Amino acid sequence: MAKDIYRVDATGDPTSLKSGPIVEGETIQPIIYDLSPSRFSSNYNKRPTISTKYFDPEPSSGIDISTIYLKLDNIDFTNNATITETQITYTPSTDLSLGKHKVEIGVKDLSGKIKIFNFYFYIIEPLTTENFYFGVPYAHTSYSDGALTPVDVFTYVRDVAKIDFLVITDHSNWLDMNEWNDALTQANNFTQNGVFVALF
Ligand SMILES: [Ca+2]
Repeated sequence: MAKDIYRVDATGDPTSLKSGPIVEGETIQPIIYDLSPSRFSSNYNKRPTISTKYFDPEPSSGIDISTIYLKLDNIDFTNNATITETQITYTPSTDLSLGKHKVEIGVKDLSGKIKIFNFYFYIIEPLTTENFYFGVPYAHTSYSDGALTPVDVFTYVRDVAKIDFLVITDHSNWLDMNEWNDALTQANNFTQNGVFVALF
């Protein structure tokens, strides 16, 4: 059973200890969660609030908040962040560029176990023109438990049904490599910019 022991310095002097018990057998890193912006999300706001929460799961020595850091695109912004016992928050003071951005968060617990976590988000421009498109996001062919081959299906929906897109979603474990490669090839061949999108 775990019992509390207390941190002392190399001389054994307990007066220099950091607050908080070290739990015997403490082997679990802190958990970083509740990411903002969401992983791989696309964001119009060029100064999005970046934040995560964290805690040290049981058996817990507690979070050492003096160790928390936040990097955005490999630059350390910890000094510009707001840090609490449970959360770090940072809002960029200048616009971020369009494209992909990387966040790195690191935090140790009081027993020294470190958790480093990376995630990505994107900044995108809002669409200036929007359209309605019609299509089918789910269809099976004879390559699994549906009817007709991918060529037949793509041809029909493009030329007869005249929809804008079709996604073939056959059960992948039913396909052999020839069928898999053929369906991918047909999807590429049938996709025509501005006319029809074929996905597999
Ligand atoms: Ca821990």
